[in-house]
Amino acid sequence: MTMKKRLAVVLFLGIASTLVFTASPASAHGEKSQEAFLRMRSIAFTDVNFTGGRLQNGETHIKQGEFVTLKGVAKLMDTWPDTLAAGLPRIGYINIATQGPCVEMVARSINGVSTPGRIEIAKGRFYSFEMKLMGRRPGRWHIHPSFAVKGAGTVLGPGQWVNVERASGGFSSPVTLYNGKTINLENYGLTTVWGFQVVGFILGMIWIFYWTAGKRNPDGSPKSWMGGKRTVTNPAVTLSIPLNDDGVAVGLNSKRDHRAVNMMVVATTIFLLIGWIYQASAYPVKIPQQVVQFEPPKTALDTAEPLAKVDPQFADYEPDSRALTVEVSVTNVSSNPIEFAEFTTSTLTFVPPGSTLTAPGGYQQPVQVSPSGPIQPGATQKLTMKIDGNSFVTEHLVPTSESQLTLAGLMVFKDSTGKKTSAEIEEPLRPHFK
Ligand SMILES: [Cu+2]
Repeated sequence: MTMKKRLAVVLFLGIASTLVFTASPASAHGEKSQEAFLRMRSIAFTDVNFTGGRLQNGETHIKQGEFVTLKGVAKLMDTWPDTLAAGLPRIGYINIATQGPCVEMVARSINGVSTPGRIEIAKGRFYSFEMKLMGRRPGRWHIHPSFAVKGAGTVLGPGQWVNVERASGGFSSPVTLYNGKTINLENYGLTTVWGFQVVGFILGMIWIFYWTAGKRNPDGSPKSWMGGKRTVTNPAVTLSIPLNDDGVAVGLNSKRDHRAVNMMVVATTIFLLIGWIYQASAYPVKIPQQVVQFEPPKTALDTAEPLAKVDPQFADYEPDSRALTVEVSVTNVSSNPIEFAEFTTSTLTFVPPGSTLTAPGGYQQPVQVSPSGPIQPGATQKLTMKIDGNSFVTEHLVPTSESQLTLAGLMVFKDSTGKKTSAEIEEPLRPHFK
C-alpha cells in the first residue's frame, strides 16, 4: 500500500468507528485524572442522596418519565487553591455529571430558590442543591452531582447508579407554553430543524466538491463530473498570483467558475430568505433565551455558630498497608457535648461506626476514631482518625506523585440536640516509604 492509501484507510476506519460503535457506558467520568489536592481543597459535598424510584441492591430504578431527586450540600471551601480561578471563584454552576442526556432535569433549586442557570459564588459559602431528574434514555447510568467553577473546571460529588427502564409509551417531555398549548420537547420542530440542516449541508457539500474534487487531463483541461478544477488544492498556482486576483489569466478560474459561484450565491440567498420568512410567519411571538444569574441567599448553614474548632496535627500515609492516620485537635466551642459525625473529601465520605448513611453506596466508607464518644463543652481533645486508604487509592486521592502532598476535607460535628456544623482541615500528607 502506498503511504497515501494507508492514510486514507486509517482515516476511514477512524471515522467509521466513531459512527458505527456506540460509546460503551463509562464507569468513570475523568474526575480521577484531576489532581487530588484540587479535588480535596475545592468543593466538599455532604448529605448527598438520591430519592425516588425503587432501590435494588443499592441502585435506583425508574421508568422513563418517572422521577428521581438528587439532594445535597456543596461547600465552596476556604482552602480553595490559589492556582484555580486566580484563587477567587466567582461564578459557579451546579449540575449533574453522567453519560449524556439519559435523564432530563426538570427542576433545580439552590438554597431554596429556583435556579435555571449559573450562580454567583463565594469562598466559604454553602450551597444546598435539589435537582429533579426524569428518566429519559433506557440504560444503566452513573449520576453525580457536579460543581463547575468558571476559570477552574468541574468537581464531582458522590454518584449513584440509576437504571432507566423502558416505559410502554416511550418517552415524552410535555411542556405547556405561554399560549396554553402543550408541546413535546422531545421532537418539537424537529422536522423543520432537520430539513434546514440537510439543505444547508447539501449546499455546503456542492461548494466543497466544486472546488476540490476532480482530476485534470494531461493537457490541464478539467476532467470530472462537475468540471472540478482543484483550485483550492492547487497551492503552487494560488501562491504565485497576487492577492485579490482569481487567476483567470493563468487558467486557475474561468468564466464557467464565475457563473457557478453566482448560481451558488443566488441559491444560498434564496434558501436563507425562505428560512427567514418561514420563522417570521410561523413563530410571530418570540423572546430571546434568558440569562438568570443571581447570588443564592444565605441559609442556616452559612450563619450557624460553629460547634468545634479544629487544628490538624499530622496526616500520615503508609503506602504498603495503605493506612491513613490523621490526628486533629478538636475544641468544643459550643455549650453542648459534641461528637464527630463524618469526614468528607472529594467524592468520599468517612463515617464512624454507628453513623447513619450520608452518602450514596460505595462512596461511604468507615473511619475508626479514637477516643470515641462526646467532647465536653470547652474541652480540647486530640482525635485520631484511622482510614483504610484503599478507597483513596481507588479514587486516585493519594497524591504521592503530585506537586502538593496535601490532605484536605470537611469534618462534620453534631451535638446532642441534632445540630450539625463542619470545619475544614488541611494538612500536608506524610507518606512513609520503607
Ligand atoms: Cu460515576
